[in-house]
Amino acid sequence: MSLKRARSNEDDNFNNAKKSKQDDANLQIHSLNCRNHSNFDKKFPHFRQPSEIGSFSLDINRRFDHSDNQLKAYVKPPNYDNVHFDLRQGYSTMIRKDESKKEYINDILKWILKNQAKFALQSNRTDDLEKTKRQLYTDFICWRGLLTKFLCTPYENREGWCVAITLYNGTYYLCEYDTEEKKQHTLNRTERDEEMCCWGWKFEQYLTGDSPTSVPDTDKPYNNCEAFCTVVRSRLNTHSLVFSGEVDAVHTDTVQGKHYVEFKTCRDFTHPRQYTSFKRYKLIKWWAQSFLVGIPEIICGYRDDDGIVHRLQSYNTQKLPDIAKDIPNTWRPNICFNFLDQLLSFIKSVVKTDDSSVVHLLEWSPGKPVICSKPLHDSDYNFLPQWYTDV
Ligand code: 0WD
Ligand code: CA
Repeated sequence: MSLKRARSNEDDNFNNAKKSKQDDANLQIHSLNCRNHSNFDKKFPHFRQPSEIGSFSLDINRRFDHSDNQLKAYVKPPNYDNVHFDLRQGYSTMIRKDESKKEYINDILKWILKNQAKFALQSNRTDDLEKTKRQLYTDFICWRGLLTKFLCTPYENREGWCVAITLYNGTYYLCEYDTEEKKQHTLNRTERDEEMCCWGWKFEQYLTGDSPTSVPDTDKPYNNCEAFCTVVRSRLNTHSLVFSGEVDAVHTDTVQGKHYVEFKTCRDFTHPRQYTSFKRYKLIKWWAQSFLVGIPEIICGYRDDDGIVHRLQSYNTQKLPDIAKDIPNTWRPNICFNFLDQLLSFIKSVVKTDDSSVVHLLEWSPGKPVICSKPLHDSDYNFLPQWYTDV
């Protein structure tokens, strides 16, 4: 984007943060302000209902499997107020994903290569087929988890993010990298932190089976390697998006019909203050994550400090903003989505070089604007693999 345009438009929220003495366009760092919520306080933008265009699984070795093998069925407990799940059971035999192996967006790319026909433009043009074969006619490709972070940014005051962007064949590929703070935080985790991180996966085991009427087998070792991921297509104003997210289970519900569900665990409240902070910090994340892929139901297991879940509660994703409405300065969905819309426009305005070996780093930390680096050529942040770009 030219400086002239940014300055001529009052409504435009893009600034030029730094400008080199030489006025070299390549050295400019662009920024997007996210503190002033009035920039995003417009009506909820058009967000097309996400539709599933495919899915895949990751097996126990985290290998890509083009099937729904890992999709689990929700086994509904008869009484939500009377459950007893010990989340600490089986921790010593848990099979852990190798966290040192970065996965980038490789599994999404593998899925794309196997589903190129789903991206073909509906047109009767037969010319130039070779040229357009590799076009996805999609603006953005990423993990759902990244969009969740983007949506929550206007209200986040603890964790920043760092994202590498590559524009390739007209599509912006986004890949998240750990921030320095995140790396430090991971290094400083205590043994108890490590164990508590795994409670969510044990919880999933208590509620799932091969069919809705199976008895969950909670004696077998659990793991955080296997996963079922849905791939959805959506559109936010002018931005077309294809993204993938992990789905915990499918609920075959006699009343509401078949739908995906998301499992969460949460420490039970012992003080009203905790309920307020749950509404402010947790519900926004739960809402953003499930809303993005159209998951209508979230099942929360309330636990104590010893990892015992005593009760379950089902939440309707769409209603979470209402539950959080009564706290002072609450979060609002329109702010989140207008921010995301402007952030995606910002990316399009600064990332112009269409080249698989070029990345721009988009970084944000709380209280600061989003900044986008100059283009980096063949840097450590390159993430589009040759097996993807060479075909
Ligand atoms: O390496 C990492 N730090 C990340 C890995 C960050 C984000 C995602 N991932 C991987 C996941 O392992 C999974 O294969 O990407 C895929 C899921 O992508 P997503 O759906 O976009 O991720 P997100 O919405 O952040 O998380 C969904 C679920 C989590 O559920 P909860 O209820 O905790 O939000 O994906 C799982 C987890 O069950 N998950 C992970 N599983 C293993 N290792 C991890 C992880 N590091 N992060 C999320
Ligand atoms: Ca979950």
